[in-house]
Amino acid sequence: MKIDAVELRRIALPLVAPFRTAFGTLTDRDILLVRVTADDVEGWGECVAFPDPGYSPEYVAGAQAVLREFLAPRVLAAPTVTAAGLGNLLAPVVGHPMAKAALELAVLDAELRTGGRSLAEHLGAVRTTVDCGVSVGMFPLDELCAQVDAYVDAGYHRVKLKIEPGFDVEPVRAVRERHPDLALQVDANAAYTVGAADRLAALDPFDLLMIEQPLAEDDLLGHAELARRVTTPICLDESITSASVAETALALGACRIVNVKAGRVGGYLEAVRVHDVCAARSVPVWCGGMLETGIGRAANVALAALPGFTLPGDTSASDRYYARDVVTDPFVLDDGRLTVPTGPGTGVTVDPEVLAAATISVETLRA
Ligand code: NPQ
Ligand code: MG
Repeated sequence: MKIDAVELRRIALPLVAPFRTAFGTLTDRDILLVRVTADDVEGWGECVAFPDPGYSPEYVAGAQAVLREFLAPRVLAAPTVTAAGLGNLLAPVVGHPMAKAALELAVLDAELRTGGRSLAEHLGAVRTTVDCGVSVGMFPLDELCAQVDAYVDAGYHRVKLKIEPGFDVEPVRAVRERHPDLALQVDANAAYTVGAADRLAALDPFDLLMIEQPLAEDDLLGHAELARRVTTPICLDESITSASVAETALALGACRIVNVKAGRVGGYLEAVRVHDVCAARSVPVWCGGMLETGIGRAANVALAALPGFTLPGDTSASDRYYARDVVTDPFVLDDGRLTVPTGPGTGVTVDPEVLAAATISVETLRA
């Protein structure tokens, strides 16, 4: 496929409710969409970076800059581009996995639309629907409990609470008392040190599915030590930056569960390789979320349909985040599950009117 143009489009979508984490509160999602055109097809990708480099080194304007200056030019200069060959084509640019993943998804989408194949089928999906969880931001306890109640009523099969030092045992106890049988887990987004092992062990009696990313991204040995001092399984998110790192983390005993996010590992093809590393060792994985629109959500749901994704993901319904998604058919929860798209590529169609209304800027790059 010869790529004729790469379009970088910034959109702003209001969130239905503020999402508060240790890194701050998001009220609107500032999103970079990538559209490639080749012959008579187009392909769409979505960059998961947040506006500030507080959660990850990448941020929206930085991702846009590296796409404009370094990634898109390599793709536009190539006589022919395949999604499978993109990793090598972009390897001279070090890092920037979220920017690369967005471009890869656009190329994959275009390629698969040409061939009439779905992304799910291409990645190796074995399910037609996926089991969904929901991630709840940090709120005062009464508000947090009300939100959890509403998500349980809506049918979510698993709830994830965000924790940090000073906000951990109390919210977990409050939610567990109201929902004794709920599949419940927590995500610390690297907010603890291994010195807090006793505090984290105090979560053990609440029968959590896992503690996600308690320690710093680069502290694999700390996670291995912590794993020996708590009984709740440790899951890694931020630490797992590639399939190779996943192998290392598992070899060290740093985690028993892996959160897979395509943006964090440079694309959906590497995400499949993370899945494969884990599946080979019977380590369960689940699909993370970054408050995606229907474009990234569709790809996540396709990924979550692979055999090793045996735990509910942060693949929530579109209406958990957006009143009006940019795709014509938003993802709707059905008995706690989302349907895996079967149409060509990601299988979703961008709504031109919603897109136009949300657009802040567009730049088109050509060879
Ligand atoms: C995670 N995702 O698993 C994240 C990260 C995340 C769905 O919990 C503002 C700043 C909002 C940082 C939302 C979910 C954020 C943020 C989510 C990080 O770690
Ligand atoms: Mg996480």
